[in-house]
Amino acid sequence: TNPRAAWFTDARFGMFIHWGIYSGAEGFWKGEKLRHHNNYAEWIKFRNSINNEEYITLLDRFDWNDIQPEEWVILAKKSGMKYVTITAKHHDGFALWDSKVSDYDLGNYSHPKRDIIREMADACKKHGIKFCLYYSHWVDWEHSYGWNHSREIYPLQPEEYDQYWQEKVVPQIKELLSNYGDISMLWFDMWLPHEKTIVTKDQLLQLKSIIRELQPNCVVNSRLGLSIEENPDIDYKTLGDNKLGNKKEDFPWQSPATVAHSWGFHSSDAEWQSTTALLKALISNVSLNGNYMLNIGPRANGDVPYEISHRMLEMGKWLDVNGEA
Ligand code: FUL
Repeated sequence: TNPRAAWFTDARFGMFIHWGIYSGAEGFWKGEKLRHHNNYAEWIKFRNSINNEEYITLLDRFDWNDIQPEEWVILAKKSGMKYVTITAKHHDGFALWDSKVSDYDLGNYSHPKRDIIREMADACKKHGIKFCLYYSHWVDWEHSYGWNHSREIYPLQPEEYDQYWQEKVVPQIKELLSNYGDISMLWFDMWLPHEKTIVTKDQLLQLKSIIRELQPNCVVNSRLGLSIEENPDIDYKTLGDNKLGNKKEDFPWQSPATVAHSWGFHSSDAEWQSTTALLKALISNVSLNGNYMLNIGPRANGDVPYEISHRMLEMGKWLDVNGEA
C-alpha cells in the first residue's frame, strides 16, 4: 500500500473541528432558523443569504481572550485520537489564518490578531498529534466566482470559475503548505464527481501536483473530486457524511462523523448519540480496516459542548483499557 498513507491507516481515530464565523450564529440568523431541512449550522451564510459584510458582524460574538485551540488538541489526545483536522477555510470562504491572499481572514478581523492555524500547528506539535487541514476548494461563498456548488443556482462561466481558482484556491493552498510546518493531510470537500461540477480535472490535477511538490508526504482525500478507484494517487477515500463502512477495501478509507447532526455548533442540536453507539461505530470501522474522524463544533468562545467532550473522554477511557497502542 501507499507509504504516504501508512500513518493514516494506523491512526484509526481522529478529530474533526468545524469552527468559524458560523459558530457565532449557532444555527440562527436574526431570530430565524436555517432556511433548509438540512440543519448544518456552517451553511447559514448560504442558506439565509447573508452577504459578506453582514456575516462578518458575527465575529462580535467571539471572545478572543477565551479561545484556546490547544484545549481542542488536548481533548483529542485524551480521547485516544491521533490526528486533528480543522476547517482552515470552510464554504463561507473565511480563512482562519493570516492570509496574504484574501482580506476575508482572521488576520484582518481578530483583535488582538490571531492565527488559529498557527496556534493549532504549534499545539499539535507539542502534544504529538498529526496536524491536518480541511479546505473548501470547490465552494467559496465569499468570492464572487466561487458560488459553484450548483450550476443552476449560480451559473458561472468556466473562465470566471478559473479566476477564483487561480487567485484564491491555488495561492491559499500554497500559503498553508509553506508557512505552517508539516501538514499531514489536506481534507478537501466535493461530494459530487467533478464531472458533475464546474471544476475541471485539470484544475484538480494542478492542485494535487502543487501539494505533491510542496509537501510530498501530505495525504490527500478523495473528496478532492477524484475517485480513488480511478486515481491511485489519491491517498484514501472519504465516505459520505456519517456513513460507516460495510466492507474491507484495497485502499485506506474514512468516515467523517458527528456526535449529533450539525458540524458547526448548533444551539438546537439535541440528538446526541450515546458513547456506546460512538464506540461501536469506531470499532466497526476499525474492524474493516477503516478510519473514523469524529467532529467537535466548538462555540464562538472556543468551548466544546459538554455533550461532545464528555463522550469523547469516555471513548478515550475505553481505549486506554481496550485499545491497542
Ligand atoms: C459536507 C459539508 O458541506 C459540511 O458542511 C461538512 O463540512 C461536512 C463534513 O462535509 O458535505
